[in-house]
Amino acid sequence: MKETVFSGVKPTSVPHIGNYIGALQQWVKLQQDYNCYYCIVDDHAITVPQNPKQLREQTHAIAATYLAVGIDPKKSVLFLQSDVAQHTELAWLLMTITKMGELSRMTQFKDKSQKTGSQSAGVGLYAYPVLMAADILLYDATKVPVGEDQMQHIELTRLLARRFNERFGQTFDVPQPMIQKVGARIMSLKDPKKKMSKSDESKSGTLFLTDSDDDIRKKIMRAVTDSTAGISYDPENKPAVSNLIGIYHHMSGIEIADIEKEFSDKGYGDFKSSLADVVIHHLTPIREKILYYLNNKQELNEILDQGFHKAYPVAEKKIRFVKDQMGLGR
Ligand code: ATP
Ligand code: LTN
Repeated sequence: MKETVFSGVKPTSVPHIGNYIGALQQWVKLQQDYNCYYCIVDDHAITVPQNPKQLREQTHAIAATYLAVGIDPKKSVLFLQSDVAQHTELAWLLMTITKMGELSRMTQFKDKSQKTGSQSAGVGLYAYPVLMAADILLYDATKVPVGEDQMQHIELTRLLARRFNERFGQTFDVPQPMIQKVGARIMSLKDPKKKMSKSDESKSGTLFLTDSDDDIRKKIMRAVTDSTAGISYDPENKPAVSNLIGIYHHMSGIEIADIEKEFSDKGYGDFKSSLADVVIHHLTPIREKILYYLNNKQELNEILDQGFHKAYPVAEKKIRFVKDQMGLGR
């Protein structure tokens, strides 16, 4: 019996190279050995305000990206979260065993509520990690491939699974995160202290998978570097260049030590120009496939339909069991 993997991306914009390296690239490899559920988590996207028309476009963009990077709908279940209402139903059930203090500690909530202040932040944004726990536990997933920023949410999922099992009897498997060593956290090209993010207001620090070759080259050539010269991997002291080396490694498959050797006597200009070549070479076919699917929405929607038909019965069976364990129903 294969173990189950679950992961998701929010349709808050077109995905960027951080999503690709930190998450999607890993997902593709996992399809061989695991039973994989890859979800477009639109219920999560609405925890911050979204324009309805844009949200639907972004949902298609994420679905197109999943397919373009190599997620195979014959091997994996590729589906839309809001199609399967059991996600939000289980989130409610889990909320009844979640403590306010546990959610107040979440750093993503602290970051995202900074703009408005916590008193004005939405309850959905606050409760969001419980919905994420529901996503994972609904399919008995044991492995969750994510970037490092999601570690705290996975810890909460583990805690809730254990707490539920203690109160109501064995119901959930306790999942484990899968985080890779390099690239788990790709930083902004403009500020190596900030993670690259879809919702960053400055678009010049984020390499989107649909950026043109020209944009990619411009953004890389203008990326900030460190105050000391030299191309070496040292995230502590040279965060900007180390971030670029990490991207180079994931785009080319070349080991970090070999990249350092190749550029040991070269300057930032040469290195960045070569990095732009490598990124463009890797991303061009992906961008073309994304655009193909965006121009063939019917094909895209049929694939999401097939995913729904595979995910729904699993989710429905699990939620019945969970409700039964809690004494809900007649
Ligand atoms: P938003 O800016 O809307 O919060 P995001 O860019 O952080 O979005 P998500 O949809 O939250 O992207 O994340 C999708 C996946 O990509 C998650 O597994 C997350 O851990 C990973 N990820 C996001 N940003 C990075 C990054 N900068 N480096 C590595 N992985 C990342
Ligand atoms: N919270 C995640 C996205 C997400 C997810 C999930 C990831 C929602 N549900 C379940 C893994 C498993 C994020 O912000 N990146």
